[in-house]
Amino acid sequence: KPLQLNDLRRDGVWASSIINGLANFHSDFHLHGQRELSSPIDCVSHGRLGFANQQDVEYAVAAAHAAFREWRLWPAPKRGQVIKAIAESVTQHKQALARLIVLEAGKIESEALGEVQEWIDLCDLAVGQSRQLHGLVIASERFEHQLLEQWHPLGVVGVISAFNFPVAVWAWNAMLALVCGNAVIWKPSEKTPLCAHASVQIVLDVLKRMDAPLGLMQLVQGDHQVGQALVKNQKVALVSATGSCRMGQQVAQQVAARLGRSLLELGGNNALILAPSARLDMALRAIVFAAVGTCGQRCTSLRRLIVHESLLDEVCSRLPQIYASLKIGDPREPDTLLGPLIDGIALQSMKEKIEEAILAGGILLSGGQVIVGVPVGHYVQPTLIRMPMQTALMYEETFAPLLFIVPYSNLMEAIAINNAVPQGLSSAIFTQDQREAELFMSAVGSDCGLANVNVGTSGAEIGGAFGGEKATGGGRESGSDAWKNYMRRSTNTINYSQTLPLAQGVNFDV
Ligand code: UN1
Repeated sequence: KPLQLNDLRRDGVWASSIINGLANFHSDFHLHGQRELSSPIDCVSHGRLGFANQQDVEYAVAAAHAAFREWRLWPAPKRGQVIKAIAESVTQHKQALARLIVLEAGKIESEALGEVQEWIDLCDLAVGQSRQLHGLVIASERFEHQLLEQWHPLGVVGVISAFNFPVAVWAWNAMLALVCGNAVIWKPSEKTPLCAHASVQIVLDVLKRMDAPLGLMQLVQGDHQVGQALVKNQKVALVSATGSCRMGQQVAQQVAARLGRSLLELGGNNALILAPSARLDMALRAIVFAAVGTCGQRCTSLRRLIVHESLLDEVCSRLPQIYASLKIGDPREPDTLLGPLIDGIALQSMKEKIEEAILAGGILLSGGQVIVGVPVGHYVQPTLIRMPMQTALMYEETFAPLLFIVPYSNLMEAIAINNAVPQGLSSAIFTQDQREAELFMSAVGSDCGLANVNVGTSGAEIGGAFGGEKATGGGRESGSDAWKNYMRRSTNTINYSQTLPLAQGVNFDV
Protein backbone atom coordinates (compact mmCIF):
# COMPACT_ATOMS: atom_id res chain seq x y z
CA LYS A 1 0.00 0.00 0.00
CA PRO A 2 1.56 3.28 -1.01
CA LEU A 3 2.36 5.70 1.74
CA GLN A 4 -0.39 8.28 2.20
CA LEU A 5 0.84 11.60 3.43
CA ASN A 6 -2.23 11.93 5.61
CA ASP A 7 -0.96 8.95 7.60
CA LEU A 8 1.94 11.08 8.69
CA ARG A 9 -0.31 13.46 10.55
CA ARG A 10 -0.76 10.87 13.29
CA ASP A 11 1.74 12.35 15.70
CA GLY A 12 4.82 10.31 16.25
CA VAL A 13 3.29 7.05 15.11
CA TRP A 14 4.66 5.16 12.17
CA ALA A 15 1.97 2.64 11.34
CA SER A 16 3.51 -0.68 10.39
CA SER A 17 1.36 -0.65 7.26
CA ILE A 18 3.43 2.30 6.05
CA ILE A 19 6.63 0.38 6.61
CA ASN A 20 5.30 -2.71 4.88
CA GLY A 21 4.21 -0.54 1.99
CA LEU A 22 7.75 0.75 1.84
CA ALA A 23 9.23 -2.72 1.42
CA ASN A 24 6.86 -3.31 -1.48
CA PHE A 25 7.51 -0.02 -3.16
CA HIS A 26 8.15 -0.66 -6.85
CA SER A 27 6.53 -3.97 -5.95
CA ASP A 28 9.32 -6.35 -6.89
CA PHE A 29 11.92 -5.41 -4.30
CA HIS A 30 13.45 -8.46 -2.68
CA LEU A 31 13.94 -8.31 1.04
CA HIS A 32 17.48 -9.63 0.96
CA GLY A 33 18.84 -7.11 3.43
CA GLN A 34 16.88 -5.60 6.25
CA ARG A 35 17.20 -2.80 8.71
CA GLU A 36 15.27 -1.93 11.84
CA LEU A 37 13.59 1.43 11.53
CA SER A 38 13.32 3.72 14.50
CA SER A 39 13.13 7.42 15.24
CA PRO A 40 16.19 8.98 16.90
CA ILE A 41 13.68 10.73 19.19
CA ASP A 42 12.89 7.58 21.17
CA CYS A 43 14.80 4.73 19.48
CA VAL A 44 11.69 2.52 19.52
CA SER A 45 11.58 0.13 16.58
CA HIS A 46 8.68 0.81 14.22
CA GLY A 47 9.27 -1.76 11.52
CA ARG A 48 11.79 -2.98 9.02
CA LEU A 49 13.10 -1.62 5.76
CA GLY A 50 13.53 -3.95 2.81
CA PHE A 51 16.68 -3.38 0.77
CA ALA A 52 16.88 -3.38 -3.00
CA ASN A 53 19.30 -5.89 -4.50
CA GLN A 54 21.58 -5.72 -7.53
CA GLN A 55 18.82 -6.83 -9.87
CA ASP A 56 16.42 -4.20 -8.54
CA VAL A 57 19.00 -1.53 -9.23
CA GLU A 58 19.50 -2.78 -12.78
CA TYR A 59 15.78 -2.83 -13.30
CA ALA A 60 15.44 0.72 -11.96
CA VAL A 61 18.28 1.99 -14.16
CA ALA A 62 16.71 0.40 -17.24
CA ALA A 63 13.30 1.88 -16.43
CA ALA A 64 14.87 5.30 -15.81
CA HIS A 65 16.76 5.13 -19.07
CA ALA A 66 13.60 4.31 -21.02
CA ALA A 67 11.83 7.27 -19.38
CA PHE A 68 14.78 9.55 -20.16
CA ARG A 69 14.56 8.73 -23.87
CA GLU A 70 11.04 10.05 -23.92
CA TRP A 71 11.51 12.96 -21.50
CA ARG A 72 14.45 14.48 -23.43
CA LEU A 73 12.01 15.14 -26.28
CA TRP A 74 9.84 17.38 -24.10
CA PRO A 75 10.66 21.07 -24.64
CA ALA A 76 12.46 22.34 -21.55
CA PRO A 77 9.77 24.91 -20.60
CA LYS A 78 7.21 22.07 -20.67
CA ARG A 79 9.43 20.14 -18.29
CA GLY A 80 9.47 23.32 -16.20
CA GLN A 81 5.68 23.17 -15.94
CA VAL A 82 5.98 19.74 -14.33
CA ILE A 83 8.43 21.13 -11.79
CA LYS A 84 6.00 24.00 -11.13
CA ALA A 85 3.30 21.45 -10.31
CA ILE A 86 5.72 19.60 -8.03
CA ALA A 87 6.35 22.88 -6.16
CA GLU A 88 2.61 23.35 -5.68
CA SER A 89 2.19 19.85 -4.35
CA VAL A 90 5.19 20.15 -2.00
CA THR A 91 3.72 23.42 -0.70
CA GLN A 92 0.47 21.64 0.09
CA HIS A 93 2.27 18.81 1.89
CA LYS A 94 4.85 21.06 3.55
CA GLN A 95 3.70 20.50 7.14
CA ALA A 96 3.31 16.74 6.79
CA LEU A 97 6.67 16.29 5.13
CA ALA A 98 8.39 18.48 7.75
CA ARG A 99 6.76 16.36 10.43
CA LEU A 100 8.27 13.27 8.89
CA ILE A 101 11.72 14.92 8.82
CA VAL A 102 11.31 15.72 12.53
CA LEU A 103 10.49 12.08 13.24
CA GLU A 104 13.12 10.45 11.09
CA ALA A 105 16.07 12.85 11.32
CA GLY A 106 15.29 14.33 14.76
CA LYS A 107 15.36 17.96 13.55
CA ILE A 108 13.32 20.66 15.23
CA GLU A 109 10.21 21.65 13.30
CA SER A 110 11.41 25.06 12.16
CA GLU A 111 14.51 23.55 10.57
CA ALA A 112 12.47 20.74 9.04
CA LEU A 113 10.10 23.31 7.52
CA GLY A 114 13.15 25.21 6.24
CA GLU A 115 14.37 22.05 4.58
CA VAL A 116 11.08 21.57 2.73
CA GLN A 117 11.22 25.26 1.80
CA GLU A 118 14.61 24.58 0.13
CA TRP A 119 12.87 22.04 -2.11
CA ILE A 120 10.18 24.61 -3.02
CA ASP A 121 12.78 27.32 -3.65
CA LEU A 122 14.82 24.99 -5.82
CA CYS A 123 11.68 24.24 -7.87
CA ASP A 124 11.28 27.99 -8.46
CA LEU A 125 14.85 28.17 -9.63
CA ALA A 126 14.42 25.13 -11.89
CA VAL A 127 11.22 26.52 -13.45
CA GLY A 128 13.02 29.75 -14.39
CA GLN A 129 16.01 27.76 -15.57
CA SER A 130 13.76 25.79 -17.90
CA ARG A 131 13.67 28.87 -20.16
CA GLN A 132 17.37 29.61 -19.70
CA LEU A 133 19.19 26.39 -20.65
CA HIS A 134 21.33 28.48 -22.93
CA GLY A 135 24.53 27.87 -24.83
CA LEU A 136 26.84 30.19 -26.77
CA VAL A 137 27.39 31.45 -30.29
CA ILE A 138 31.12 31.90 -30.86
CA ALA A 139 32.88 33.76 -33.68
CA SER A 140 34.52 31.38 -36.13
CA GLU A 141 37.97 32.02 -37.65
CA ARG A 142 36.61 30.85 -41.00
CA PHE A 143 34.65 32.77 -43.65
CA GLU A 144 30.87 32.11 -43.41
CA HIS A 145 31.23 29.72 -40.49
CA GLN A 146 29.76 29.72 -37.05
CA LEU A 147 30.50 27.93 -33.77
CA LEU A 148 27.72 26.95 -31.40
CA GLU A 149 27.58 25.39 -27.98
CA GLN A 150 24.39 23.59 -27.03
CA TRP A 151 23.48 21.82 -23.80
CA HIS A 152 21.67 18.49 -23.97
CA PRO A 153 20.25 16.15 -21.33
CA LEU A 154 22.77 13.69 -19.93
CA GLY A 155 20.72 10.55 -19.24
CA VAL A 156 20.26 8.81 -15.91
CA VAL A 157 21.42 10.72 -12.84
CA GLY A 158 22.09 8.75 -9.64
CA VAL A 159 21.65 10.65 -6.37
CA ILE A 160 23.11 9.30 -3.13
CA SER A 161 22.12 11.41 -0.13
CA ALA A 162 22.71 11.58 3.61
CA PHE A 163 20.40 11.46 6.66
CA ASN A 164 20.98 15.07 7.75
CA PHE A 165 19.14 16.66 4.84
CA PRO A 166 16.89 13.75 3.92
CA VAL A 167 14.86 15.79 1.42
CA ALA A 168 16.61 19.05 0.40
CA VAL A 169 19.88 17.73 -0.98
CA TRP A 170 18.12 15.16 -3.17
CA ALA A 171 15.70 17.91 -4.26
CA TRP A 172 18.54 20.23 -5.36
CA ASN A 173 19.87 17.48 -7.57
CA ALA A 174 16.61 15.93 -8.68
CA MET A 175 14.73 19.10 -9.64
CA LEU A 176 17.62 20.43 -11.74
CA ALA A 177 18.32 17.00 -13.24
CA LEU A 178 14.65 16.67 -14.23
CA VAL A 179 14.33 20.13 -15.71
CA CYS A 180 17.50 19.48 -17.71
CA GLY A 181 15.80 16.45 -19.25
CA ASN A 182 17.23 13.57 -17.21
CA ALA A 183 15.80 10.70 -15.22
CA VAL A 184 16.79 10.27 -11.56
CA ILE A 185 17.55 7.24 -9.38
CA TRP A 186 17.75 8.02 -5.70
CA LYS A 187 19.57 6.01 -3.05
CA PRO A 188 18.68 7.84 0.17
CA SER A 189 20.31 7.21 3.54
CA GLU A 190 19.01 3.98 5.09
CA LYS A 191 18.43 6.09 8.21
CA THR A 192 15.75 8.23 6.54
CA PRO A 193 13.87 6.01 4.09
CA LEU A 194 10.39 7.34 4.85
CA CYS A 195 11.29 10.94 3.96
CA ALA A 196 12.54 9.59 0.64
CA HIS A 197 9.46 7.50 0.12
CA ALA A 198 7.11 10.41 0.80
CA SER A 199 9.11 12.80 -1.41
CA VAL A 200 9.14 10.38 -4.31
CA GLN A 201 5.43 9.78 -3.86
CA ILE A 202 4.79 13.52 -4.28
CA VAL A 203 6.83 13.55 -7.50
CA LEU A 204 5.21 10.40 -8.90
CA ASP A 205 1.71 11.75 -8.28
CA VAL A 206 2.57 14.88 -10.27
CA LEU A 207 4.26 12.94 -13.09
CA LYS A 208 1.16 10.80 -13.40
CA ARG A 209 -1.19 13.78 -13.39
CA MET A 210 0.85 15.55 -16.07
CA ASP A 211 1.34 12.51 -18.30
CA ALA A 212 5.09 12.59 -17.86
CA PRO A 213 6.97 9.28 -17.93
CA LEU A 214 6.64 7.63 -14.50
CA GLY A 215 10.03 5.96 -14.77
CA LEU A 216 11.70 9.35 -14.38
CA MET A 217 11.94 9.09 -10.62
CA GLN A 218 13.24 5.81 -9.20
CA LEU A 219 13.86 5.00 -5.56
CA VAL A 220 16.26 2.28 -4.47
CA GLN A 221 16.43 1.83 -0.71
CA GLY A 222 19.25 0.15 1.16
CA ASP A 223 22.79 0.41 2.46
CA HIS A 224 26.11 1.12 0.77
CA GLN A 225 25.85 -2.03 -1.36
CA VAL A 226 22.84 -0.55 -3.13
CA GLY A 227 24.82 2.66 -3.62
CA GLN A 228 27.69 0.63 -5.06
CA ALA A 229 25.43 -1.05 -7.58
CA LEU A 230 24.37 2.38 -8.75
CA VAL A 231 27.90 3.75 -8.80
CA LYS A 232 29.19 0.87 -10.90
CA ASN A 233 26.37 0.90 -13.41
CA GLN A 234 27.64 2.08 -16.79
CA LYS A 235 24.24 3.51 -17.68
CA VAL A 236 24.29 6.02 -14.81
CA ALA A 237 25.83 9.03 -16.54
CA LEU A 238 26.30 11.13 -13.41
CA VAL A 239 26.55 10.08 -9.78
CA SER A 240 25.86 12.92 -7.37
CA ALA A 241 26.91 11.88 -3.88
CA THR A 242 26.61 13.67 -0.54
CA GLY A 243 28.24 12.22 2.56
CA SER A 244 31.57 11.60 4.24
CA CYS A 245 34.94 12.18 2.58
CA ARG A 246 35.64 8.44 2.90
CA MET A 247 32.45 7.56 1.03
CA GLY A 248 33.19 10.21 -1.62
CA GLN A 249 36.66 8.85 -2.21
CA GLN A 250 35.22 5.42 -2.97
CA VAL A 251 32.48 6.80 -5.19
CA ALA A 252 34.91 9.04 -7.10
CA GLN A 253 37.31 6.17 -7.78
CA GLN A 254 34.64 3.74 -8.87
CA VAL A 255 32.90 6.20 -11.12
CA ALA A 256 36.25 7.29 -12.59
CA ALA A 257 37.15 3.63 -13.24
CA ARG A 258 34.31 3.51 -15.77
CA LEU A 259 35.01 7.09 -16.88
CA GLY A 260 31.65 8.29 -15.63
CA ARG A 261 30.96 11.67 -14.06
CA SER A 262 30.63 12.37 -10.38
CA LEU A 263 29.43 15.39 -8.43
CA LEU A 264 30.62 15.32 -4.83
CA GLU A 265 29.49 17.23 -1.79
CA LEU A 266 31.47 15.74 1.08
CA GLY A 267 32.59 16.64 4.58
CA GLY A 268 33.15 20.15 5.81
CA ASN A 269 35.28 21.33 8.72
CA ASN A 270 34.04 24.87 8.79
CA ALA A 271 35.59 27.78 10.64
CA LEU A 272 34.50 31.28 11.61
CA ILE A 273 36.97 34.09 12.24
CA LEU A 274 35.91 36.57 14.89
CA ALA A 275 37.79 39.79 14.24
CA PRO A 276 38.28 42.63 16.77
CA SER A 277 35.75 44.92 15.04
CA ALA A 278 32.99 42.26 14.91
CA ARG A 279 29.54 43.14 16.23
CA LEU A 280 29.66 40.63 19.01
CA ASP A 281 25.94 40.15 19.74
CA MET A 282 25.27 39.35 16.12
CA ALA A 283 28.32 37.12 15.84
CA LEU A 284 27.41 35.10 18.94
CA ARG A 285 23.93 34.35 17.55
CA ALA A 286 25.46 33.26 14.26
CA ILE A 287 28.01 31.07 16.04
CA VAL A 288 25.39 29.32 18.16
CA PHE A 289 23.06 28.61 15.24
CA ALA A 290 25.94 27.36 13.08
CA ALA A 291 27.47 25.19 15.81
CA VAL A 292 24.40 23.64 17.42
CA GLY A 293 21.63 23.95 14.80
CA THR A 294 20.55 20.53 13.48
CA CYS A 295 22.48 19.24 16.53
CA GLY A 296 25.73 20.05 14.71
CA GLN A 297 24.87 17.62 11.94
CA ARG A 298 25.02 19.86 8.87
CA CYS A 299 27.92 19.60 6.48
CA THR A 300 28.08 23.38 6.94
CA SER A 301 28.02 23.26 10.77
CA LEU A 302 30.58 25.38 12.56
CA ARG A 303 33.40 23.22 13.97
CA ARG A 304 36.20 25.74 14.61
CA LEU A 305 35.96 29.24 16.05
CA ILE A 306 39.05 31.35 15.45
CA VAL A 307 38.89 34.27 17.89
CA HIS A 308 41.08 37.36 18.00
CA GLU A 309 43.07 37.28 21.26
CA SER A 310 41.52 40.59 22.37
CA LEU A 311 38.05 38.97 22.41
CA LEU A 312 38.98 35.56 23.76
CA ASP A 313 38.06 36.09 27.41
CA GLU A 314 34.72 37.69 26.63
CA VAL A 315 33.76 34.99 24.12
CA CYS A 316 34.83 32.22 26.48
CA SER A 317 32.58 33.63 29.19
CA ARG A 318 29.55 34.63 27.09
CA LEU A 319 29.24 31.59 24.84
CA PRO A 320 28.94 29.04 27.70
CA GLN A 321 26.12 31.17 29.16
CA ILE A 322 24.21 30.96 25.91
CA TYR A 323 24.95 27.24 25.61
CA ALA A 324 23.60 26.63 29.11
CA SER A 325 20.29 28.26 28.17
CA LEU A 326 19.58 26.08 25.10
CA LYS A 327 16.71 23.67 25.47
CA ILE A 328 17.67 20.12 24.56
CA GLY A 329 15.13 17.35 24.12
CA ASP A 330 12.22 16.06 22.08
CA PRO A 331 12.31 18.06 18.82
CA ARG A 332 8.50 17.92 18.63
CA GLU A 333 8.28 20.31 21.60
CA PRO A 334 8.02 23.90 20.39
CA ASP A 335 10.83 25.48 22.43
CA THR A 336 13.42 22.75 21.83
CA LEU A 337 16.50 23.94 19.94
CA LEU A 338 18.56 20.75 20.04
CA GLY A 339 17.11 17.38 19.17
CA PRO A 340 18.96 14.07 19.37
CA LEU A 341 21.98 12.89 17.43
CA ILE A 342 21.06 10.43 14.72
CA ASP A 343 22.40 7.30 16.48
CA GLY A 344 24.73 5.75 19.04
CA ILE A 345 27.68 5.75 16.67
CA ALA A 346 27.44 9.54 16.33
CA LEU A 347 27.28 9.86 20.11
CA GLN A 348 30.30 7.60 20.58
CA SER A 349 32.46 9.56 18.16
CA MET A 350 31.53 12.82 19.87
CA LYS A 351 32.51 11.36 23.26
CA GLU A 352 35.82 10.06 21.92
CA LYS A 353 36.66 13.39 20.31
CA ILE A 354 35.97 15.27 23.57
CA GLU A 355 38.27 12.90 25.50
CA GLU A 356 40.98 13.25 22.89
CA ALA A 357 40.74 17.05 22.98
CA ILE A 358 41.02 17.20 26.76
CA LEU A 359 44.08 14.94 26.68
CA ALA A 360 45.60 17.33 24.12
CA GLY A 361 45.26 20.27 26.52
CA GLY A 362 41.73 21.41 25.68
CA ILE A 363 39.66 23.16 28.36
CA LEU A 364 36.02 22.16 28.54
CA LEU A 365 34.02 25.41 28.68
CA SER A 366 30.56 23.95 28.28
CA GLY A 367 28.77 20.61 27.86
CA GLY A 368 30.61 17.36 27.42
CA GLN A 369 27.86 15.15 28.80
CA VAL A 370 25.28 12.81 27.44
CA ILE A 371 21.92 14.05 28.62
CA VAL A 372 20.42 12.10 31.44
CA GLY A 373 16.81 12.77 32.19
CA VAL A 374 15.74 12.46 28.57
CA PRO A 375 14.69 8.79 28.73
CA VAL A 376 15.93 7.32 25.45
CA GLY A 377 17.54 8.58 22.26
CA HIS A 378 21.02 10.01 21.84
CA TYR A 379 20.74 13.44 23.40
CA VAL A 380 23.93 15.34 24.13
CA GLN A 381 24.93 18.66 25.60
CA PRO A 382 26.35 21.02 22.98
CA THR A 383 30.04 21.26 23.79
CA LEU A 384 32.62 24.02 23.70
CA ILE A 385 36.31 23.32 24.06
CA ARG A 386 39.05 25.93 24.16
CA MET A 387 42.23 24.61 22.56
CA PRO A 388 45.68 26.18 23.03
CA MET A 389 46.12 25.98 19.24
CA GLN A 390 44.74 24.09 16.26
CA THR A 391 45.99 20.50 16.63
CA ALA A 392 45.68 17.41 14.40
CA LEU A 393 42.48 16.27 16.11
CA MET A 394 40.74 19.32 14.69
CA TYR A 395 41.56 18.28 11.13
CA GLU A 396 38.74 15.74 11.06
CA GLU A 397 35.05 16.47 11.01
CA THR A 398 33.00 15.24 13.98
CA PHE A 399 29.33 15.26 13.06
CA ALA A 400 28.02 16.59 16.39
CA PRO A 401 27.50 19.88 18.27
CA LEU A 402 31.16 20.18 19.25
CA LEU A 403 32.95 23.49 18.77
CA PHE A 404 36.66 24.15 19.25
CA ILE A 405 37.89 27.66 20.04
CA VAL A 406 41.42 28.76 19.11
CA PRO A 407 43.01 32.22 19.38
CA TYR A 408 44.77 34.27 16.68
CA SER A 409 46.69 37.53 16.63
CA ASN A 410 46.69 38.69 12.99
CA LEU A 411 44.32 38.09 10.09
CA MET A 412 46.72 36.19 7.82
CA GLU A 413 47.37 33.79 10.69
CA ALA A 414 43.62 33.30 11.15
CA ILE A 415 43.22 32.62 7.41
CA ALA A 416 46.07 30.10 7.57
CA ILE A 417 44.26 28.30 10.43
CA ASN A 418 41.03 28.36 8.41
CA ASN A 419 42.80 26.84 5.39
CA ALA A 420 44.97 24.29 7.20
CA VAL A 421 42.41 21.47 7.28
CA PRO A 422 41.87 19.01 4.40
CA GLN A 423 38.24 20.03 3.81
CA GLY A 424 37.08 23.26 2.13
CA LEU A 425 33.33 23.68 2.34
CA SER A 426 32.21 26.72 4.32
CA SER A 427 33.90 29.59 6.16
CA ALA A 428 32.97 32.94 7.65
CA ILE A 429 34.40 36.12 9.06
CA PHE A 430 32.72 38.60 11.40
CA THR A 431 34.28 42.02 10.93
CA GLN A 432 33.27 45.64 10.32
CA ASP A 433 36.57 46.27 8.56
CA GLN A 434 36.10 46.31 4.79
CA ARG A 435 39.74 45.52 4.16
CA GLU A 436 39.60 42.41 6.30
CA ALA A 437 36.38 41.26 4.64
CA GLU A 438 37.80 41.72 1.14
CA LEU A 439 41.04 39.95 2.04
CA PHE A 440 39.09 37.02 3.46
CA MET A 441 37.14 36.64 0.20
CA SER A 442 40.17 37.22 -2.06
CA ALA A 443 42.55 34.78 -3.73
CA VAL A 444 44.80 34.85 -0.64
CA GLY A 445 41.80 34.43 1.70
CA SER A 446 39.58 31.50 2.54
CA ASP A 447 40.13 28.49 0.27
CA CYS A 448 36.55 27.23 0.79
CA GLY A 449 33.68 27.04 -1.67
CA LEU A 450 31.63 29.28 0.62
CA ALA A 451 33.20 32.35 2.25
CA ASN A 452 30.71 34.50 4.16
CA VAL A 453 30.99 37.94 5.74
CA ASN A 454 28.93 38.64 8.87
CA VAL A 455 26.90 35.51 8.15
CA GLY A 456 27.53 32.12 9.79
CA THR A 457 28.86 29.05 8.00
CA SER A 458 25.52 27.23 7.67
CA GLY A 459 22.14 28.06 6.19
CA ALA A 460 23.08 28.91 2.61
CA GLU A 461 20.40 30.15 0.22
CA ILE A 462 19.72 28.02 -2.85
CA GLY A 463 20.49 30.79 -5.39
CA GLY A 464 24.26 30.47 -5.08
CA ALA A 465 26.37 27.52 -6.20
CA PHE A 466 26.79 25.28 -3.15
CA GLY A 467 29.81 23.08 -2.51
CA GLY A 468 33.44 23.03 -1.49
CA GLU A 469 37.04 22.48 -2.48
CA LYS A 470 39.77 20.00 -1.55
CA ALA A 471 38.49 16.97 0.38
CA THR A 472 34.94 18.34 0.14
CA GLY A 473 35.03 17.08 -3.44
CA GLY A 474 34.86 20.18 -5.65
CA GLY A 475 31.22 19.78 -6.73
CA ARG A 476 28.71 22.63 -6.98
CA GLU A 477 24.99 22.05 -6.61
CA SER A 478 21.86 24.15 -6.32
CA GLY A 479 21.99 27.66 -7.84
CA SER A 480 24.15 29.72 -10.22
CA ASP A 481 25.32 27.55 -13.15
CA ALA A 482 25.16 24.22 -11.28
CA TRP A 483 22.57 23.07 -13.86
CA LYS A 484 25.42 22.46 -16.30
CA ASN A 485 26.46 19.44 -14.23
CA TYR A 486 23.32 17.68 -15.38
CA MET A 487 23.81 18.31 -19.09
CA ARG A 488 26.29 17.42 -21.80
CA ARG A 489 27.81 20.06 -24.02
CA SER A 490 27.76 19.76 -27.79
CA THR A 491 30.04 22.08 -29.77
CA ASN A 492 28.84 22.56 -33.33
CA THR A 493 30.84 24.01 -36.22
CA ILE A 494 28.59 25.13 -39.08
CA ASN A 495 29.77 26.00 -42.57
CA TYR A 496 27.30 28.09 -44.57
CA SER A 497 29.81 28.97 -47.31
CA GLN A 498 30.25 27.24 -50.70
CA THR A 499 33.83 26.18 -49.97
CA LEU A 500 35.66 24.02 -47.44
CA PRO A 501 38.39 26.06 -45.70
CA LEU A 502 40.26 24.14 -42.98
CA ALA A 503 40.97 25.51 -39.53
CA GLN A 504 44.43 26.88 -38.74
CA GLY A 505 44.87 27.56 -42.49
CA VAL A 506 45.81 23.93 -43.19
CA ASN A 507 46.05 23.04 -46.91
CA PHE A 508 44.93 19.55 -47.88
CA ASP A 509 44.06 19.70 -51.56
CA VAL A 510 42.61 16.51 -52.98
C1 UN1 B 1 24.20 19.67 4.11
O1 UN1 B 1 24.38 19.72 5.32
O2 UN1 B 1 24.47 18.60 3.47
O3 UN1 B 1 23.73 25.61 3.96
C2 UN1 B 1 23.59 20.75 3.30
C3 UN1 B 1 23.09 24.83 4.68
C4 UN1 B 1 21.93 24.10 4.07
C5 UN1 B 1 22.38 22.89 3.34
C6 UN1 B 1 23.29 21.98 4.08
N1 UN1 B 1 21.23 24.99 3.18
O4 UN1 B 1 23.37 24.64 5.85
